[in-house]
Amino acid sequence: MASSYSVIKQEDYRETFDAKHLFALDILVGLSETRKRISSKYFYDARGSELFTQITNLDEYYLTNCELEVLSDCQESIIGLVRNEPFNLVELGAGDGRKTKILLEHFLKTNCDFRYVPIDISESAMKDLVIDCGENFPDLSTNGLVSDYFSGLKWLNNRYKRRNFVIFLGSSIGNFTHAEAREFLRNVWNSLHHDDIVLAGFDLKKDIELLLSAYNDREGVTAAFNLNVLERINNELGGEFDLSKFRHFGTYDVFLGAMQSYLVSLERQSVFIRDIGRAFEFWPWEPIHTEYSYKYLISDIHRLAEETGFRVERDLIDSKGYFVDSIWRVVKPRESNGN
Ligand code: AVJ
Repeated sequence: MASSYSVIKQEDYRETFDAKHLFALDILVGLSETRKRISSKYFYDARGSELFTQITNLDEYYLTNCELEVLSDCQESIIGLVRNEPFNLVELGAGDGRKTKILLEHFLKTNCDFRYVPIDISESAMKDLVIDCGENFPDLSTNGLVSDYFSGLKWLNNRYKRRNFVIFLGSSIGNFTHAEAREFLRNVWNSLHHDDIVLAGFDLKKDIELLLSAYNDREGVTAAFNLNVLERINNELGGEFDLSKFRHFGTYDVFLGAMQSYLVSLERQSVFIRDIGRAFEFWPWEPIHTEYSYKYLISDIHRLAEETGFRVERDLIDSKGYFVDSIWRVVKPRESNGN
């Protein structure tokens, strides 16, 4: 008897779900754990993005002002790295674009030959950004990619043989654990060519009081930002969270070197979520972990660069020493140059 077998190509089961099902799945899994958790990537619906923009305008939230200072004061040294040849200015996750505008203005003023390539998975955010760029910078050629970061970078590299200058602003890397950050950066490395340049923002370790007030502002904007994720579950999954029965708690874990945000249940309660079809039980004072915001030493950053295949070119640090935009160059072994 002839025997045979078929190899069934393994599919990532997550890809067969749409965004809403993925959200529901992550909430189900996260709230079923003994240590309940919700990923900080779910903060950013329209309301969440608006609240984050408000956070960046708070006195206590020093990060944005420090990075604005770095980008304004260090334009010469940034431009010196890419001036000599045409390049793509690739931005991973563009946000409200306030910081990028500083770079765009300067690149345009100095007649650099470049095109702006923002990559973001949100089509609506991309639409707004492209329209905004058209209005503010009529001479700029913007080529927005609606995709995940790595597919976007790969697509770009097959299409144009140009140097890439990839920027990842605002300490978004801080939301990753160290293992996730390594994986993320190695994926970026895989999608780039030898000699391409990466500029990444990192929030530096500093006095703990400053960290605590940055993530526990007096006006309660950060609290509203954190609580909004429950509102999002209510709106998108038919959840029945009563936001007044939870409080924001932001604390610094000295062992991890990370700020962490929690939502703490103020009483014993049971919260039904329609689209998950079940209720979740909370003990009084039981936390849901919602965010990591890792803080770095310069030496941590250099190790991370080295471990993932980059050479550090320069660290651009603000005058207070709170924040760094670290500039790295992609180093590929000779035989794989141009891959
Ligand atoms: C957008 C990830 C840089 O971690 O500082 C602000 C988000 N969370 N306040 C950060 C945030 C609470 C922010 N990042």
